[in-house]
Amino acid sequence: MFKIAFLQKDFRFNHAFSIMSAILKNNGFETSAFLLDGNKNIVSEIHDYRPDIVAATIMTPSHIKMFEILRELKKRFDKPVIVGGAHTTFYPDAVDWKVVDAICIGDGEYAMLDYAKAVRDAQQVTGIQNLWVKQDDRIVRNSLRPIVPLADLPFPDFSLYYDKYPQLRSDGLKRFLVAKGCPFNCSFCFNMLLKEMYAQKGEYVRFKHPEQIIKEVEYVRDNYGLKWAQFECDTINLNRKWLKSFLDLYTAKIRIPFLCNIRIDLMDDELAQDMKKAGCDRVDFGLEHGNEKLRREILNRNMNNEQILAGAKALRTNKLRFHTTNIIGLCGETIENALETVDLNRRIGVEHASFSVLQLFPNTMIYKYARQNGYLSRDYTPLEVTYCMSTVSDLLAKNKSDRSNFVRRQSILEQNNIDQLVNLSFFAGLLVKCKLLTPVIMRLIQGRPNRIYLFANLLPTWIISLKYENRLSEKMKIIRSMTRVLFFQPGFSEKKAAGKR
Ligand code: B12
Ligand code: SF4
Repeated sequence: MFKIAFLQKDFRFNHAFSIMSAILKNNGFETSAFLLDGNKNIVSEIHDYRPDIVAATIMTPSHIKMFEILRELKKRFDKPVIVGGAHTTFYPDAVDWKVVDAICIGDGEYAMLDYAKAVRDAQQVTGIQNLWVKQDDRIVRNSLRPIVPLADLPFPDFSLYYDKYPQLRSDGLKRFLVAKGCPFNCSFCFNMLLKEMYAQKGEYVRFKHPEQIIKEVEYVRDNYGLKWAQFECDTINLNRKWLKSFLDLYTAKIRIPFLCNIRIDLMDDELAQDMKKAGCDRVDFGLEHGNEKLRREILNRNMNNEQILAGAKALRTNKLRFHTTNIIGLCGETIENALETVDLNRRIGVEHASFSVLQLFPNTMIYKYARQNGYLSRDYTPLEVTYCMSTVSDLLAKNKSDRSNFVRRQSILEQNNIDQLVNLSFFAGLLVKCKLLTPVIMRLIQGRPNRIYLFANLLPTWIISLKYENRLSEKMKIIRSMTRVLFFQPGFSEKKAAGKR
């Protein structure tokens, strides 16, 4: 059978590949997923699978590592390589065409099918919509096809991950895609660019039918086990009517605890009550910044502190746990401003607040703002802006180059206090939980990152994971990670976060 190897970085269920796999299998192809995190033999494993096509999904922060793997693969065997995801969609010119034969811009479900069919049947691959294809020395750039409504997509192939990876199967938390697209325009997000790209191409913000999601949940519950359902989309409470009908159905048929992302300014007591009744255990939302002016003017998020406090009160009243995501390192931000974010998180009674350093990805609105207002004295390439905080497995990787993302956690912003702001991002989550630490942390952030920074940064996440993880083996893993960071983490303490500034 004609075989497709799906390659991804993160050790988790990937919605894009689960849908593509279903479409490909329905058309007579065989598929298998290969996950990079924690797998040193990935190149050999893909090679042994003997795929006819390698299809990879890539995000900008991990593109260097992913292209490295693809380069290795190309050296071993010369099969067509197609790459898609946020990186190729937003930075098609930053692709290494020596190792790639085609890239996907935007949605890829049916572009992947057309490509696989064309390769299998030895047909022309150059005219496929959504693909840019290498032909001799030139790149053929095709237009975008219309948006496919989520209701028209097939049932995802859950077996792609849960039959192959026991660790994903035994995890009580399983992920379900409920919607795509977002109507807001936050300055740091790629959503706005995608929306522009898809103008006149169909309904950009689209939800699945509630019945469709219920069927998926039932299938996964009955075949693989389910303790928590994670409903993935940018904002589940965008369309109140849709959410009500989904919650009613979920309450009647499933009622397994679930987690989801919300916009806090669209939350109220009635909705929180309905969500709790349906089994909602926790919601996550972007608080992003505690200073209203910076939140509105720099991040382009139009909500005030009162709305955040009111939304959080509705969550607390209904005993819904909540986590927030926050950003430090904004243009013009002072340490006092950053502490306002810590303070607002404390006031709303968050269970866990995570803090990232603002990454100025080229082409985003915030990048343009920074460039025009003297915060960046030159233009940057996507390759230079890959200093994001990575996953825990990156931070704890034995291999030095795999850890490099974290060691270089920094900002390209040209601003006097940027080092202190970046340093504060390591401690902010802990500070939300323990105000008494403020004087110590204010002194620590004047120094250089060391293993204490890393430990303090991960501690709140570890505590939550230990609290909610039932598997003894996973608990032991967390404890081993804690010990390793505190006592053995190599290659971190001596370095100043290496900079290009
Ligand atoms: C879930 C998610 C994650 C998950 C898992 C990601 C994954 N690969 O599944 C986790 C938590 C790991 C994650 C981490 C991060 N994420 Co994220 N994430 C998302 C999110 C919310 C949804 C992705 C999703 O599942 N969509 C649904 C599926 C069906 O669609 P899709 O992934 O877009 O895929 C479609 C196309 O891209 C294309 N396609 C994708 N892959 C392929 C492959 C082939 C071969 C083909 C042909 C087509 C194709 O076809 C798919 C179907 O139409 C998006 C935002 C969004 N709304 O898209 C951000 C997003 C992708 N993440 C983003 C960022 C910045 C991050 C982090 C840096 C955050 C951080 N500070 O830590 C890290 C980076 C980690 C890394 N590996 O490099 C940015 C990407 C920016 C960029 N230029 O890469 C996005 C776009 C958010 C944003 N709006 O700015 N993320
Ligand atoms: S609400 Fe979330 S997904 Fe929507 S634009 Fe803002 S950051 Fe992006």
